[in-house]
Amino acid sequence: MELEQIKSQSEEAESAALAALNAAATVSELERLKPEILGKKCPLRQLMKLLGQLDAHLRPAAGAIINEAVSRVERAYQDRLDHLREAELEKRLIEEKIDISLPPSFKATGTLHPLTLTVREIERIFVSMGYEVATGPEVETEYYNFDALNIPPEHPARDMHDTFFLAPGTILRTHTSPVQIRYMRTHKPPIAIIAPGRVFRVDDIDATHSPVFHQVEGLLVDVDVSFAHLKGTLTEFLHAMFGKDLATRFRPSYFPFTEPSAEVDVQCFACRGTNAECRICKGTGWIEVLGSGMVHPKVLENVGLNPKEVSGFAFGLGVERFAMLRYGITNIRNFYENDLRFLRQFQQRW
Ligand code: FA5
Repeated sequence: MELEQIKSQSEEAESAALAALNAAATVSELERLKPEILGKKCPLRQLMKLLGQLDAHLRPAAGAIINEAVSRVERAYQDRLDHLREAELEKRLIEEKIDISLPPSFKATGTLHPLTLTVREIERIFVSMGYEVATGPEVETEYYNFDALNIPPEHPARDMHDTFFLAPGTILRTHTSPVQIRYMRTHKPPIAIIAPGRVFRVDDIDATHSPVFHQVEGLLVDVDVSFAHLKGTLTEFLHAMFGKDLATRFRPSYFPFTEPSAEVDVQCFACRGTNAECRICKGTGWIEVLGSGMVHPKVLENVGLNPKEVSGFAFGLGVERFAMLRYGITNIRNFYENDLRFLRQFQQRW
């Protein structure tokens, strides 16, 4: 056996191994090849067995030839492995790429109801004037809803509040005025509150009336409160709410729990008094939006206050009427029908 023979067999086995590993197209194919081209029994290493047939002095050189060939195949194997791994990673990154420019799957987010928006605007204006927000129950006693407000059982004013009775003495409140009583019984003057909430009346539904609607009550009690305070506060509020170009007017009225009393009208937003047939104002040119007056001395006495020491004013406004004026809505039914085409016009979310 000659050294030349070993050398050529080694070159042959090496190029066969290199060809095989270069032909492997994937990492797993290459790894499957490994025992065949670099394992203990691979053709290259098998050549070591031939060393015994060489002269002893040629053996180290022959061993070195084979070992160097093995090292080259090992390096080539490692390079190919790195290359294939990188290529596969690249391919995966491209295939699994997330297109963040796609629109997200649709989730419906609600918007605030126009009545909520209106109550919040009313609250914002009064809170800016130093008022606090109070609440009371929707299921009320006849005492708080009527008697304590100076409306005794036989009083004709009870007829104007045709009422839903739940049990003897228990009703759905017909206005937010009982919150005045509840608040004055538990707080000492000075008092400045508004009380928003839902109220109920056996009223026939039409363009401006609903059997369930919302009011915001207002109450201010202190020393030396006069009608001028009432008029100034409500005028300021109405200007903040509607701007100064819709006219307002105070009209003498009657409520058993205020004396003197006034109802406040705002100029009709739809016709501004120019259409005798207008459905909104019924041709009057005005829309009634709230009742008000100086707190009746009897009401103050009913809650243990001395009318000679303190006085106050109160008002109660219809939220639906305010919202109709604010947004130019001509039918109160729109608020309760849950028609998304209507509700989507109010995009505010907070
Ligand atoms: C009252 O309810 C009194 N409690 C208001 C008040 C409070 C006066 C404090 C004095 C002092 P009235 O019944 O007028 O008053 O109702 C007040 C407002 O609620 C009306 O101006 C109107 O805007 C609204 N309103 C009344 N009935 C309905 C209804 N069926 N649907 C929608 N809004 C209504």
